[in-house]
Amino acid sequence: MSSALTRDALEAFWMPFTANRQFKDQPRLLARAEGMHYWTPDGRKVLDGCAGLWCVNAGHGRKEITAAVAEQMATLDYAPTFQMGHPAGFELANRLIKLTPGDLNHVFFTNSGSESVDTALKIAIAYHRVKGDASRQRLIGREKGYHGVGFGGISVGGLSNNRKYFGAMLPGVDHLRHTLDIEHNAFTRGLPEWGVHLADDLERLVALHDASTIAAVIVEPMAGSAGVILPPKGYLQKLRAICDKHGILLIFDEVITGFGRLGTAFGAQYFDVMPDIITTAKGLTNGAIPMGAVFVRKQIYDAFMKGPDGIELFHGYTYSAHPAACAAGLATQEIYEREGLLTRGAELAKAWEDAVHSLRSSPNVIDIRNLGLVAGIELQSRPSAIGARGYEALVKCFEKGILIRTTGDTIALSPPLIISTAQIDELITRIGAVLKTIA
Ligand code: PXG
Repeated sequence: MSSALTRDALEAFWMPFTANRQFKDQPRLLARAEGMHYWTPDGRKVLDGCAGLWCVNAGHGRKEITAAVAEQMATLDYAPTFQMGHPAGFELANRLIKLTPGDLNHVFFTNSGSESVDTALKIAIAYHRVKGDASRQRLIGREKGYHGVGFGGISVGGLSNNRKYFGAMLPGVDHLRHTLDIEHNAFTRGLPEWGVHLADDLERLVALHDASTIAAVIVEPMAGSAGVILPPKGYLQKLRAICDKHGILLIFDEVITGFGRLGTAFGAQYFDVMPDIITTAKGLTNGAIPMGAVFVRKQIYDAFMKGPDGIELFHGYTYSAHPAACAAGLATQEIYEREGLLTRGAELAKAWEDAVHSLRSSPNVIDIRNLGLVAGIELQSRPSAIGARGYEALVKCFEKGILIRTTGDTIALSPPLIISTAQIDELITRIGAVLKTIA
């Protein structure tokens, strides 16, 4: 890749979730990657503190994935999964359900987290309908939730910037209160003790709308995009209990927490809470080929299969179970298993926690949150310039050879699960040095 991309050459690509004009003035280009690092076009090495975008869990440039995809493309480049099938789709589905808890043993393939979310919401509403309970159409999300950018996902999502430009969205959606409370929980290591009562908000919404109108509740077990927001101890258990009491499906959006991020295969296992549906993407294929998957419990799948003959679910994508994605998924899962990566986050969690909390006395740090191999470092926002300090941190870290993710003024860290303890120290030390330079 040329290191001399001209200003003109940068114009045509309307970049997502990016201050395009700012970026095009000061482009940050990544040209190559291997292991824990990226390299810029001019050869600068950059330590990856966020697994790309929470997805490259096995590290970059895994040759097994490349080889599997190449072989699959040479053998079967594309096959429809409408009325047809191909072996890799079934193989991957069978492999994945060995990782899921309980009877979450049917898989619907998508191409992204956003599609997984919209798929899950549609399944939830249709499930009640096929059971003769068609009045259950409402969906409950949560403030500060991120569920991708489809109309379903932004409707149940709770980030106002992602919603406000896009009209009325889905009708019949309501939101739980979020669980971020710096006043009570600042600098908690792991799950906060305070705030389990926030789950009672679901009872409030049930009282308002009546359970007979509610299809499902969707939450991220640990909210990533909004800046690493953790559930208080017992919160998810309580949500589960309230859902059970009222016949409401519980969907865990595990696009980030799936595939080892918390030191277990899924967040459901970390929290020991059994959802009815799990949405995934990202780490499923190590980010190498786009793919998502929705896992549903047996009773949900069975409810659809018991209907009259014909198509059970009028939903699917041209690229559902694309052969190249299945090959990448199978090779990725093989690596995770062989290298024990789905539980490596648990082994590293203590060292990670100690390292990130060492930034507590760095300038402008007002909270640090951590779980598994995730951390959020919240900086005080500048008066009337929310996000400016965070953006400066991102730019300066990149200049110092560190890739971090920022959302507003929160630094979010989620390195590949192959990170060494020496690299954890390097990452955190360099972030600490950068924070000292930011007024
Ligand atoms: N659900 C969750 C929980 C996510 O984190 C999506 C759905 C949507 O996935 P797709 O594949 O459609 O993007 C996500 C995506 C960030 C960041 O910086 C997070 C995501 C995407 C981009 C940036 O936190 N998460």
